[in-house]
Amino acid sequence: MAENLAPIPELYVSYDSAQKLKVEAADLVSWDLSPRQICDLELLMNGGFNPLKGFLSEEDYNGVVENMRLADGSLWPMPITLDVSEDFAASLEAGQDIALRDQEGVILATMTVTDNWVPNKSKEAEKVFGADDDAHPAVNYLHNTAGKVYLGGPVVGIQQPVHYDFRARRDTPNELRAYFRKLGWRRVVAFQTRNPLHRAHQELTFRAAKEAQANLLIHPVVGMTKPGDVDHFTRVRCYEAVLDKYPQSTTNMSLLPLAMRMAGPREAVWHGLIRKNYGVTHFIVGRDHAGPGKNSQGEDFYGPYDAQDLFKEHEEEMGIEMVPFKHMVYVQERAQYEPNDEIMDKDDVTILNISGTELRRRLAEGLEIPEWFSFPEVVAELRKTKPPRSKQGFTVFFTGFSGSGKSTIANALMVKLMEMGGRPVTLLDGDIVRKNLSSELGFSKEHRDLNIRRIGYVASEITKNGGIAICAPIAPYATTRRAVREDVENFGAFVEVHVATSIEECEKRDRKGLYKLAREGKIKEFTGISDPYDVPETPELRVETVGHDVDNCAHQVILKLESMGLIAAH
Ligand code: PPS
Repeated sequence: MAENLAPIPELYVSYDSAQKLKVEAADLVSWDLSPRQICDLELLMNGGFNPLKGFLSEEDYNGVVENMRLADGSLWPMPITLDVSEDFAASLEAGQDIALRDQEGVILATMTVTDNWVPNKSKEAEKVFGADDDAHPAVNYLHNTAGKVYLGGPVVGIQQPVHYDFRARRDTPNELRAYFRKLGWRRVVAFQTRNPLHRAHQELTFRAAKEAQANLLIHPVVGMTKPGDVDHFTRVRCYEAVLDKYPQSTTNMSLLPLAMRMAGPREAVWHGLIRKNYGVTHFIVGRDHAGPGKNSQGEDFYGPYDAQDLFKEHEEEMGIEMVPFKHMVYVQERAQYEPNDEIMDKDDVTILNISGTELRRRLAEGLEIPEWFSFPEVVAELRKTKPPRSKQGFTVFFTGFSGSGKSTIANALMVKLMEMGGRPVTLLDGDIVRKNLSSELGFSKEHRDLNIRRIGYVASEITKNGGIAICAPIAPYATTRRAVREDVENFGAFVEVHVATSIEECEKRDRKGLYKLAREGKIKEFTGISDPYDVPETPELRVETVGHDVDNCAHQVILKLESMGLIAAH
């Protein structure tokens, strides 16, 4: 099958019309797009999401959720929706044009809002992602980040989102199509990835291209991937190094600004349709393609070959051929990679393999990564971004009632860590933060959340830059603590310490006299008295303060940090 490489439709208007529209759009009501919405919009506008002409209408959405089909019957497995707040949605009239702006306020597109509805998110989660379980990153996003209301309607593209990084490696579908045309690449196999490439990947992609008698396109996702993945800057530097390992002029790499959903089978079909738009004829689908990991019961969300099965079912209609991914392992005696299921003499040879988890462990602990596993240039890049855990930043997040002893233990911990040296330590104590960062806030749920999110933001920046952040607010709400954990874990470890002093004990101590005032009703919304506290269910550490002095409590935290490899054992 060779692809027809004629241009595909884009949603952009001409340069002159764009200039005019931009001026007119300045008067429209605007929506500031989230990072994920910017990714979606870019692929809508450049034809990557062809045949979509805008964010899904309610009718299209229902069809997509229900049976992967738009209202006109075309195959489309993923809801591409513009989620907004209730207030914003309520301010709009049917048929109103709005401006869509990036995070700096630049107008990227306009949209005519034809549809405005409250989706059934639980149903969307069940149907699209297979379970209404927040352990799935896209379900978590759906319930905890996405707005409550969806807007649908056609989009008119004014300009592409601006990217300052790796510009030469970014292509629209039509640019790639033109490139394939120019080079006479009639058969192209694409490899989708969100991870660094090692020798096994290089081997399997090379074989896939040979088998399909096609050229190879490494097509990594640089939009949004799974939380915790290696950042795309590092990955692209790694990919550049691997590109040199392929025979010259057989292989190219282009970056895809997609926001992944980790939806396994549906995602594989979606990836295929997108690649088809990019002019690709063959697509590699591996074991557990775009898998989100384990659900809250500790089981896999999807079967290992569900993605291949669903892809196969729709392959013909999609017009892109699947190349099933073989599990490659290293055979020591023959010093080469071979597909695991093709090795006939398994009992006589030594098969070597390093799992993703094992690789992360070796990087985290600064251990050797053998040359048979990866290329030295790739390992060097990974080591630069992922120094061993004992050199990375991290956050210790104390939570507990007022007067539980959080601040005292946090102070002792800070001093102990400063005595050890090696990394800067910052204490974000509840009172300090309320004085310097959150002086205008009170103690309503909304204000407490804001306060904690600010602490989380600062802690994540400290963690990112290799420092140690010690936070000690009450942080009474589990969902907010979880959000902070997610912010921090993008950059380093998050160690939640529950200072488990009971409310009775805190009230008995009443070091600041606040409990008395709270009982008298003179302080409202007081945590534990007249405001809730969600006890952490699975903190990294729980410390009891009754019967343990401060030094001992701080020492327990130090031991925990050692056992997690965050500080070198002494
Ligand atoms: S929160 O909920 O995490 O935003 O609270 P935090 O920023 O840690 O602030 C808690 C300190 O403020 C004092 N204080 C109150 N605490 C709880 N509820 C109410 N209504 C309240 N009003 C004032 C109290 O001294 C807390 O200090 P700590 O250090 O925790 O004792």
